[in-house]
Amino acid sequence: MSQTQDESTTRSQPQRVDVLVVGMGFAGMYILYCLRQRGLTARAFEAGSDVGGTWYWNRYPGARVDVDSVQYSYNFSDELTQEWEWSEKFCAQPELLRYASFVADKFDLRRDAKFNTRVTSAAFDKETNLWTLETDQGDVATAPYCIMATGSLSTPYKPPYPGIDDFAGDWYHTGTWPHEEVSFAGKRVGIIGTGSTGIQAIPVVAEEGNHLTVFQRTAQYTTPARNRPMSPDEQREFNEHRDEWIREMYHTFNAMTGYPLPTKSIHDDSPEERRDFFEKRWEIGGMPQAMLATYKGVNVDMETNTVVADFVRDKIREIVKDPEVAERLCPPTDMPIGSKRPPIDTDYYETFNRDNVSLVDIKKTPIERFTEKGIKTADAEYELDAIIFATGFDAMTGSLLAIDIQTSDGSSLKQAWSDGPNSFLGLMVAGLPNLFTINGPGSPSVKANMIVMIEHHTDWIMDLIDYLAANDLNRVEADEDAQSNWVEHAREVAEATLMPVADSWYVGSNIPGKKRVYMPYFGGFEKYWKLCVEIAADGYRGFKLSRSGTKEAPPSVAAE
Ligand code: N01
Repeated sequence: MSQTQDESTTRSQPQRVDVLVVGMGFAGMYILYCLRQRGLTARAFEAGSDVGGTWYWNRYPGARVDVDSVQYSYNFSDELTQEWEWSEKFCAQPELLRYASFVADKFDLRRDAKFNTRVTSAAFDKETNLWTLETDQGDVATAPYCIMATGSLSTPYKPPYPGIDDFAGDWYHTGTWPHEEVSFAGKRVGIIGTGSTGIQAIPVVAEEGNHLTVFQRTAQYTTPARNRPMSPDEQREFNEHRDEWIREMYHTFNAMTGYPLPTKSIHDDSPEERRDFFEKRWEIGGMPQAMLATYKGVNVDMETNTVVADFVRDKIREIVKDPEVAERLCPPTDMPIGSKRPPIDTDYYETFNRDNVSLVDIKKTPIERFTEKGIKTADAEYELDAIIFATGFDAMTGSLLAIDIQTSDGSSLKQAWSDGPNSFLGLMVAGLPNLFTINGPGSPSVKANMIVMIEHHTDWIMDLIDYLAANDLNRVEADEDAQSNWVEHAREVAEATLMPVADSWYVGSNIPGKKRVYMPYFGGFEKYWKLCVEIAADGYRGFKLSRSGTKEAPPSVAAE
């Protein structure tokens, strides 16, 4: 059974399905596909007006993927793989959104989703064994299982500068970019933020704007993407060997292939040899691994890290003609390269050689307020016609905590995470039965290829739902001890590295008041994947499985 959008029900008559899904980005779409394959009914809700998630919302100038497009593709359907061709090594947002739409059309996925609808609450009744979702459009839907496919970077963060309402010009957040075209031609534009987003947007906006003022709080390390068109031969070659590539991805740290692991230590090479090696990698460019995976130990050893970071700082000084601007663009020496999410760019540092671009260090002279004319810092007022916030997201936890998630015995996500996010494998939170998270905190998620993560998590959850049905069970919950052990393990793994050193969204420090915890699992995808297999083979060790609730039968799983 599946109901169309028009049949969506009202408060008085909740819609009952087997599985509820929140979000119709790349995760939500794959979940719907899998549920349908199993003959399970589903209802998905999505705040946007269509599919695509990240690529639906982030329409800012310059937005593009920074994992090779061929690897940033679904793997579940050979037919889909054969039918789709990417035009560039790192495709731009419009093409990624077309891909999402193509997939939704091909598998008729929109049929089970309601768009323009934000889920506001999720409540679990332990008696009936049902989750009930409510939305801002008055929908009520129930199911024994609920999967949160809400995205890791989907709650935009805009710093609450005073005076924003006084500003007479237009302002935009990159994460909620308008659908209609925005022209900056002839305008004085200001952009706040130099993370992955700012670094992509700045060179493109600079080409268009009359003058662009970049407000930088912390300089970032970025390395050349060397984006280029994809030839049909290249795509064909990849498709023909896709199975081998996928197998390889499962044996890597970040679920990506084609970037060899380092084999040497910095002490194996002379400074000149290191420089030659770095120069070659800089010329080749590509994913951040091109520079980060040059020498062993870059993530754990500050001496090695500094050698790589110093090369990037030297490059900045070589590229940027004004020495003062170059110094401002050099990341601080106590911030290891790779500890903030490493971006890749097209002509980022070169952009600061343009006459129409200026750089303001807002760590030195902080923004005090917005004014009618623009932005007032500690030492100047900048007159602007438009302001872009590239100030990031309340990552990994923001979109989950935005939903009031609770159970009939008084557990709630807010309470469970009051001292930082706890999750078993990033898949389930103790105290919240039958509720799954895709790429939750504690999964490798954002430290790996997100599409592979989405497929992995979804397949694992589907196997678990099958297992429950096959064993006449209907409830699963993460065990508190197993969860605590996992959280502790994830903390130890991260703390043995340089990763938690920098202030970043990985540790939540970009959000005032958020507890500082390194949220992703940094033990690598291969290790994580193998552990998930082992846990399942061991009858879902660390999860409490039961037959519960008096009124509900388990969902029946049709033959695949
Ligand atoms: O956000 P960010 P993002 N006052 O948090 C600054 C993914 N992504 O949207 O460094 C002044 O990284 C902040 O300064 P600081 C990717 O995973 C992927 O750029 O905190 N400034 C920083 O410069 C990425 O990591 C792709 O000192 C403030 C910037 O705003 C993630 O999304 C492309 C401020 C925010 O950087 C987020 O990237 C783009 C304040 N109060 C993004 N608050 C691709 O796949 C924040 N800032 C290609």
